[in-house]
Amino acid sequence: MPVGACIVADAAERAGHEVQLLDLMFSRHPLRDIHRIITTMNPDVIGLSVRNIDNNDFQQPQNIYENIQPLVKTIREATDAKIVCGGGAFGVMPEALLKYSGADYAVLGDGEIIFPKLLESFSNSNKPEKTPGIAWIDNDVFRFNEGHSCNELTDTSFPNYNRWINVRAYQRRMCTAALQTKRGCPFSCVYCTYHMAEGKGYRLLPPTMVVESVRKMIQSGIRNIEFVDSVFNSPYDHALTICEHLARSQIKGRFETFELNPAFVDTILIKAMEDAGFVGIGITAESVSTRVLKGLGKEYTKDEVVDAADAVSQSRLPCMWLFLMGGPGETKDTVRETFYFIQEHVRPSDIAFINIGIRVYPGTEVEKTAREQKMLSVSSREMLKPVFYFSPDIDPDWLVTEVESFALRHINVMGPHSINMPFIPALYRIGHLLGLQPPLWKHTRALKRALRLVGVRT
Ligand code: B12
Repeated sequence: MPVGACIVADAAERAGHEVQLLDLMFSRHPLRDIHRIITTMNPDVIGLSVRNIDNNDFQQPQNIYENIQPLVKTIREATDAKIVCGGGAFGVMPEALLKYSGADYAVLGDGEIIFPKLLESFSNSNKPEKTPGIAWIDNDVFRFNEGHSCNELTDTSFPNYNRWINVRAYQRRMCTAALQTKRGCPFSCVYCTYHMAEGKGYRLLPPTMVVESVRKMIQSGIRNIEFVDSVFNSPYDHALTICEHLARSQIKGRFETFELNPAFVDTILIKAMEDAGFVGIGITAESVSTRVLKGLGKEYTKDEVVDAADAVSQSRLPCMWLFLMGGPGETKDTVRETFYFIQEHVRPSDIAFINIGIRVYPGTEVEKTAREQKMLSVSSREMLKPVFYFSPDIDPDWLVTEVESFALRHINVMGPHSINMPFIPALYRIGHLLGLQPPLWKHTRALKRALRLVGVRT
């Protein structure tokens, strides 16, 4: 569910504006729908929420950003309204996307604070460029007003989903609704852009407020909630307290998060998560090789990943392990070391998902490494079209073959090709009709067996 767009729509309405949200997720004719809403509403400002630049998939890349140009063209043909963009994609590559899209402004950071201020500047004919947090292109030069700094999160981090989108349509596809318990990420993983979007310092939502948001979501008919913090279990005490509050509140939610750092996973937290109502977790270990972990800028060791696996094994919580292969330091031996960990430490009932190749974003450490190693020659502006980093000590084709054959040999392992299968959306709908509850991935083994029976190699 488009959490960012809903939060921003809420904020604009609270600030006194008349707001409509057109959710294109299920639209069959997006351009026609855009044209229709512009002619009926005649808006002064149009916001575009763009979440993904691409799908981060080395083997089957999709340039999702290419969808923006036809949208902007359709808008420009129908109206003179200002076009303001925001969302995860713009947080990562604002300059390239502003130039590519031809939009007027981009909001970088907390949209619920910055966007209403920008609207106010439009209303009062003030210079929009004076609004902190706004980026724009001036004579082909990227400009950014850096002044926005926000120290705290408020309960506005919980959007009124039912006000803006067709929640039932998402639920029919077994979607969870997103909720943040904090913003900011202090870690320094070499490939990551999270701190560009959210800042490095933590901004924590008080646990009582998290529980209140959850309660309101459940009252509005949303039970499957996913915590979408950059890392849910850091700071550890914050996560633990939230779980304890949720357990004490007797709220009957079904919670998930994919953003667990193995360094802060122990039996106490896992037990607290079970008691709180978690029904699925994801641990982003990325690797277990000390050499690769160091290359990725991780601050934990192989032993800590093994300890996390032991803690998970003592619970009944379904767990998906996420790995990223091909990064700095990766060799054939380190790949085998991670395979060995999966065989020995990931419970057969749990899932391991292995991604291949590191999507390089401008401004990251891995961009520097790739340039130093002469693997990257395009300018940072040309990196909308995905470029991937591979350790010079590994052959990408070898890695792809190894991961695919490992996934074929292990029923609980998925490679990147698994999530791109064209019938996956249909599986979600069938799952819903059968009365299954998210997460669907916990049924991966059964699904893989069924697919193999009908001849799909997976
Ligand atoms: C949690 C998360 C996930 C979860 C999502 C779970 C869920 N139920 O939603 C999981 C793990 C499943 C996931 C999957 C993927 N993700 Co992800 N994910 C994130 C993460 C950490 C947080 C996203 C989030 O919900 N934030 C909370 C909301 C409130 O923030 P927001 O959407 O950014 O909105 C704010 C602002 O952007 C702004 N805003 C938003 N819209 C608008 C509109 C206007 C008009 C304005 C003015 C402002 C504005 O205001 C909002 C409120 O402050 C971000 C990184 C990050 N820290 O942002 C990556 C991120 C969004 N993901 C990314 C990617 C690539 C993916 C995948 C493609 C990865 C993959 N290989 O499968 C998939 C795609 C999934 C999909 N269907 O879209 C990229 C997107 C950029 C890119 N490279 O394309 C990001 C930025 C991470 C990165 N690589 O840098 N992801």
